[in-house]
Amino acid sequence: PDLPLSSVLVPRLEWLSSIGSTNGELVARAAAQGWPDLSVVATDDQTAGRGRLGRSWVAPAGSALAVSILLRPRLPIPRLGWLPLIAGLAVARAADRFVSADRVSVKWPNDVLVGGRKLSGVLSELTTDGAVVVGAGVNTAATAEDLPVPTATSLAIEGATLTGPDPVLSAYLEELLPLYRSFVAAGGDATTSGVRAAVSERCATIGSRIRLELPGDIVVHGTALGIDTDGRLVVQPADGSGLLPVAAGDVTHVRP
Ligand code: BT5
Repeated sequence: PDLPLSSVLVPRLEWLSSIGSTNGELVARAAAQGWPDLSVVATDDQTAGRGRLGRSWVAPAGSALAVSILLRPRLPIPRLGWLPLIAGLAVARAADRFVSADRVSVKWPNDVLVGGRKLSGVLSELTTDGAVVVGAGVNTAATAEDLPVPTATSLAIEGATLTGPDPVLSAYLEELLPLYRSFVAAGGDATTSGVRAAVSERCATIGSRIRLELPGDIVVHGTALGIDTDGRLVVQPADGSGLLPVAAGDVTHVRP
């Protein structure tokens, strides 16, 4: 489709009618063709979407937006942990424009929820030339039958009237770019850039009792206290052991 809103926002934007994975495509092309910071690849027909930890993101053609953005922030590697969190916040803020904002929240590290159900997920990957590709899947026009799991939702299910992918894509980029720029301008300092406060305020995980599943099938129960300078979730385990900074894992919010 025409993407007049989105095209003016970034130096390079490629809309693909169909692709296996926008992340995969951008990882391959960015390194091979030297694409600049803030290049975007997007589609609404992603046939082999990747999730985290080897899982998949599944959405029938036309039901979801898949958007990947190439970032070359020239920051110390540990600080890059903030990039998917920034992307998740940008998706949440974009979703605010389409559904009632008080229903939109973020679950660390990468889920955007509406009314507690998953609207979006984010996956960040490194390229061979040291850039970061941050991909977001957002369920847009999906009906309940389109969605692979009953815990998912879409903008349409939540009552949004959508005219196509361009307004959703441009809303996401409009929210992402200022967050990213202030984070980079602050040298990757999430605190002074205001990114940490903005993400924390939006993150339903912080202050919650959680069940945390770490890679390797390790389960920890505890309370999420906050997010550290590298974007890690800081957890106070319920067994009284020391604070645990968590870089990767799956969180379930537990009702007290
Ligand atoms: C994610 O992984 O949520 C990251 C998804 C990232 C997708 C984007 S699309 C653009 C870019 N290109 C790619 O190839 N990927 C990125 P994770 O936290 O591991 O969650 C995966 C789990 O979410 C699955 O195991 C399902 O349970 C669930 N899921 C899959 N498809 C979904 C959907 N359309 N809506 C909601 N939940 C879904």
